[in-house]
Amino acid sequence: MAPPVTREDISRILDEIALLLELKGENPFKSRAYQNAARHIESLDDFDSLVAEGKLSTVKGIGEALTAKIMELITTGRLTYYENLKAEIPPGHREMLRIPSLGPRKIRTLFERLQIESIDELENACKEDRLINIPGFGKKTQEKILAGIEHLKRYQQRHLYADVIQEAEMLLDYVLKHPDTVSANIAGSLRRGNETVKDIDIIASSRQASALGDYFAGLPLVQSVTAKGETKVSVILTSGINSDLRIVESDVFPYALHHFTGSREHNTAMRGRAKKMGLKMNEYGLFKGEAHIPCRNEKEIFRALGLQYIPPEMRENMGEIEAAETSALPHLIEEGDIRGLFHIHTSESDGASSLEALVKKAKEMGLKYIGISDHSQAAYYAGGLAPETVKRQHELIDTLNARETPFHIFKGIEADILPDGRLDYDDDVLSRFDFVIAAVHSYFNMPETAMTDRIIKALANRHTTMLAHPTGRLLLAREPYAVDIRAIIDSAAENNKILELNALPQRLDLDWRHCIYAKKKGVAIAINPDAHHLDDMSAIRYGVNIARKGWLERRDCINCLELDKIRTLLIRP
Ligand code: DGT
Ligand code: CA
Repeated sequence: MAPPVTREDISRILDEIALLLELKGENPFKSRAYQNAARHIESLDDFDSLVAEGKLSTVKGIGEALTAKIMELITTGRLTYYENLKAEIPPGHREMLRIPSLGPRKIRTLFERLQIESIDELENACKEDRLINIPGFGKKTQEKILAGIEHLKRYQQRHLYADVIQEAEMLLDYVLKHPDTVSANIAGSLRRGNETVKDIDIIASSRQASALGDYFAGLPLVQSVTAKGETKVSVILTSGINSDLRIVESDVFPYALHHFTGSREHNTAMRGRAKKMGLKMNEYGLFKGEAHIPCRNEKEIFRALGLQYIPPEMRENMGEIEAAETSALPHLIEEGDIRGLFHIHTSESDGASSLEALVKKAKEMGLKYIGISDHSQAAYYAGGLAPETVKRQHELIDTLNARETPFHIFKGIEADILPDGRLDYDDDVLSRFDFVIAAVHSYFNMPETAMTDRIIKALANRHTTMLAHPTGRLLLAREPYAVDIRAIIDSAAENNKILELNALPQRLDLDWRHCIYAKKKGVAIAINPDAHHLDDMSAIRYGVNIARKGWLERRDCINCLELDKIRTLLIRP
């Protein structure tokens, strides 16, 4: 069966061709034409009917030659031109594009001058100073490239969850559509909802393993096949992400799914439990001596071990097995439990949208309230608000609140925590807000005790409602600042302050491991979008995901409260 090719596949492949052409050193106009066509195809409302009626070539920027290629893709699931191009370009060149500061032209030059075909060769060449005399390069560029390689090597093995999940779901969709597939699911760290993942693991059971394997290897998202056996196919996707498909017999599927969902630590603990019960557990089944204990799904596996069903997010051996044993697992929060969102920026500071647009979006999402928090005055780089602007914004909020009731806008601010722990306005201004989010945005390099004292001082401030992104980390880019996070959580508990779980995919801060501790200490969490764009508000699901990994329930998250409850909570004595 030819893999079905979607419009997204086509536009992605055209973009990929454009890149490969540039790497090949072809005329830039040719490459541009493919890029433009990719954009055209994305924006065509009637793409499917144009294809069906054979009128695609009449669209400006597509033409006869491109139409023939697109039709080849649609009818056969492959494009010979693209396959040949991929075979012509060293795979290392495609990979080198991931180094910041290195574009196709430079990669081409490095190949022509120094025959460099891979990142390792490039690293060596930099270390031997071989780039400095090449026109268009020089010592500075060489240093930049080397730093880029180091960064890539440190983080290249992993991707942000949000950058992978859509593609994983597309792959799963493809696998599920194959006529021989019986069951299939995403497994591994992605199914556990981890903040970063190494690869996409998919488990499937099939009536005919080899047909499914061939089909997977030939999917339009696949750049190259790295291993192919009867039961496992490993590929690299055009996005650079690796994916493994494991194909098992139908009756083995639940055990394989559980095993390859992991985590390793959870699996080890589960096997230990099985052993204590006189059973043996592995990816092929659950056994008592030679006898197989039949389970139709994961739920039945857990039941056979005397356990409640443990949601994948919790399978990290953080006490979930003990809790499941006594039916004490939390009832994890769901996206639908969210009633409102705090930590939203408007165009008064560095947000992209007006207050009105944000309200409209929130209402479309079914929310009952939002809390606006632009930056405070010290954040001049982010358009921090002067006290007069705050006053003007509050007047606008009053007007909108009168008009939009029962929807409600809370007046807030993301106030910088100054190096000495004070907040970035005087008491008079601070007392005008319904809520204050205290945040570290400067002096990240303080020693741990000083940073911890600084934040604890801000938490003790009577104006502070919650603490933003408690460790300041940027996943795969910037380490957290040095801070004693447990001391921060203890202090939040003592001062009855809320901690943010920042939902931006690159932050997801508070870390889920610390959410578990915060919950134990009775600290309330706010899952905040830290929205600068309307789309960031929908990205709240990434925060909910991490909240689930952190064992949080609806009652642990203040933005699951109904409007009257949250209003009472925010009215300060
Ligand atoms: P990742 O890929 O680093 O983001 O994290 P995972 O958890 O997806 O790890 P991965 O892809 O190496 O393996 C998927 C799951 O399969 C893992 O969570 C547990 C299971 N697994 C794989 N290899 C082993 C193994 O050697 N021992 C045990 N106990 N489990 C394994
Ligand atoms: Ca994995």
